[in-house]
Amino acid sequence: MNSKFIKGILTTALITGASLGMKAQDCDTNPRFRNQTPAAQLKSRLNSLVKARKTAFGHHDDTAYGHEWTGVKFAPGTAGRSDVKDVSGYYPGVMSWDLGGLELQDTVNLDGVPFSLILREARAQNARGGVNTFSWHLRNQVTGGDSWDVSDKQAVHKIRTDPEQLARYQETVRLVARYLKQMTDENGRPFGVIFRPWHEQTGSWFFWGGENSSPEDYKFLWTEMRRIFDEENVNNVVWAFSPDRVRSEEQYMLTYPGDEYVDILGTDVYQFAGEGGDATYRQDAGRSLGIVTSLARRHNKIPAFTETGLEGISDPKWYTGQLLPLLNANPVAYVVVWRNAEDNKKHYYTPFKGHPATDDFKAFTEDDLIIMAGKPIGIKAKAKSGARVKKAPNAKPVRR
Ligand code: BMA
Repeated sequence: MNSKFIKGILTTALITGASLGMKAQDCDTNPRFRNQTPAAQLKSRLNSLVKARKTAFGHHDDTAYGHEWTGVKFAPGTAGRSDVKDVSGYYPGVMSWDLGGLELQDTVNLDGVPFSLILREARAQNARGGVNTFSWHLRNQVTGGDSWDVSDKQAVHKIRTDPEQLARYQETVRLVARYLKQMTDENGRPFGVIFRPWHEQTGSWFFWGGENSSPEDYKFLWTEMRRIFDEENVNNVVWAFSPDRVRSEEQYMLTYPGDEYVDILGTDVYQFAGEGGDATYRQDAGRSLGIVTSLARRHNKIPAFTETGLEGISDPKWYTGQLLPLLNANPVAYVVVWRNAEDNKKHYYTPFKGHPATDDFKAFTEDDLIIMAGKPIGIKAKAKSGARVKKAPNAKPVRR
C-alpha cells in the first residue's frame, strides 16, 4: 500500500476528488484556500467532511491523561499516549480541550491540565492533520464559585449591566482570545481551532444556562465576546453553538446569537443510566441531531455532535450499537466523547486496554464513516493486519 498516499485525516481528497478535509498545512499550497483565513480554511475542511458523509471522532483531553495513566503530572513515558490510540491504533480526528482556569491566569485548567501542555498537544494534533476544539468551564466571576455555581440567578445579567462586572468579563475574554491566537504551527502560522463557549445553555446546571439567564443576557455573552475577539484580530477561531438536548427548533434557537456569530451548530446529548437507557438516548439524541442537521442546512452552518457518551461504557456494544447508527442517520462533521479521568475511575467515555468494549470501539473506528487521525479515508481500514488496502474510486495522490 502507498502509505504516504493515504496518510493523515483530512488529507487531500480521496473521495470524488473533493478536498476532503485536507491538512491545515496543505491549505497553504492549494490556490483555492491559500488566501483564506485559518478559520475559513478549517470551515472548508469541516464542510467537506459533511459533504463526503464522514464524521471525525473526537475525545476530550485525549493525550493529557487516561484512565490508567497520569500524563498531566508529566509521568515519564506518557508523552503522546492516548487511550484511544492504545485501543484503536489511531489518535482521534478531533481533540477537545478545556480553558477553564485561564480566566484566573492559572497555569493549569480546572482538571489540572497545564495550558502549556494543551498548546503543545494541540500543535501536535494539527501537525498530524487533526482538529482541535475548546470548551470553557470558566469560574462564575460574580459569585466566585465555579461554572456550576447557580446561586446568583442574576450573574449573567450583572455581567451585562454592571460596568465593573462587564470590565472584568472583557478582560477575561481577552485572555482567551490571546491564548487561542497562540495556536500556531511550527512556522508560526495560526491554525484554525473550534471554540465552543457557553455550552449546554438549555439546561440550568451552568450559571449561564436555562433559568439562570434570559436569552438576551445569554446572547450578550456571545456578541461581546466576539467583539473582543475581533478587536484582538483573532482570525483562527471557528465558533460552535451547542445547546443540550432540545425538543424543538424554537427551543434550539431561543438563545441563538445570530448567523454572523456562529459557524457550527452542535448539540450535547449523553446517555444516562436509569433514564430509560438506550431508547431514551436514541430518541433524544436522534431528535436533537435531526434539529441540528436540518437547521445547519438552512443556515449554511456545519452540523456537529459536540458532546456525547455513556459514562463507564456499561454497554460493551455502545459504540457500534448506539452511537454509529445515530451518526449514520444524521451527517455531522464530528462527534466528541468526554474524558477518561485518571482521578475518578468511573468517569470515562472511551475504552482503555482490557476494557470489555475495546473490540467494539475498534470496529467503530474502522467503520467507513469514521475519520481518525492518520486513518485511510474512504477505505475500509484493514492495514493493521497487513491486508491490502484498496484505493478509493477517483483517488488522487497527495503531493507533499
Ligand atoms: C465535566 C466533568 C468534570 C470536568 C469538566 C471539564 O463534564 O468531566 O469533571 O471538570 O467536564 O472538563
